[in-house]
Amino acid sequence: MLNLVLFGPPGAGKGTQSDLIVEKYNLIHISTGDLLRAEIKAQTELGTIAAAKIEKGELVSDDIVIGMIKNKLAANLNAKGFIFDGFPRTTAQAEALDVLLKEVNMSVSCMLSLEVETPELLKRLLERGKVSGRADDQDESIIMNRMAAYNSSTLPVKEYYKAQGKQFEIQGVGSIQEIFESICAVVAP
Ligand code: B4P
Repeated sequence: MLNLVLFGPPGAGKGTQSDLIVEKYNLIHISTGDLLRAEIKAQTELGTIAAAKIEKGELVSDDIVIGMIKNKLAANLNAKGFIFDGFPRTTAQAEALDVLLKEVNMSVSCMLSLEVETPELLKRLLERGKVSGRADDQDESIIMNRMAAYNSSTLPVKEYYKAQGKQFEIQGVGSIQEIFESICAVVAP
């Protein structure tokens, strides 16, 4: 069972690389960003709470995000494995993921950290903002809030997986195919 965590700052290419990884390894893709945007679109109560955070570039609360992951795992118990895209984003989420996986005799196989510098991230996100319709990609101050949330709350997650010997850094600048090949070299050397 292959369970991958795809990690990195906003715009690092998590969603982009997830699509390729899912196709090659036949995994279930769980993107908390996509799940939250689906809730917002469906105008659910959870979506309203999430929208207020995402619009400001802040993280959605751990209990909401962990609850969504729990539901997704329960609904896919026969899967060949999972790719967690943009989750965990806090150490509390990482601890909760370990507990949830252990309950079904699974564990995280490895954590892939896409390394991209801030100016490149800003450029990519503003470019995506022109076509995606995502308000959180269109405003530089919101993007910088997302970077700040990453630095303060999400970066410690790297240390969490490093301590478990599961963290691998991937150069996230280059062609999408080159980056994908670096990921594959770690996943199945
Ligand atoms: P996400 O949806 O996870 O968004 P992201 O970090 O912006 O995207 P990603 O890194 O996947 O970017 P992509 O590949 O598309 O989160 C959105 C918000 O939801 C968060 O800010 C937060 O508020 C909330 N949220 C989500 N999960 C949460 C959690 N666990 N806890 C709390 N809150 C949570 O790449 C970006 C752009 O770069 C694309 O346009 C792509 O085409 C381009 N690109 C990709 N690879 C490239 C390359 N190699 N070269 C050039 N461009 C490239």
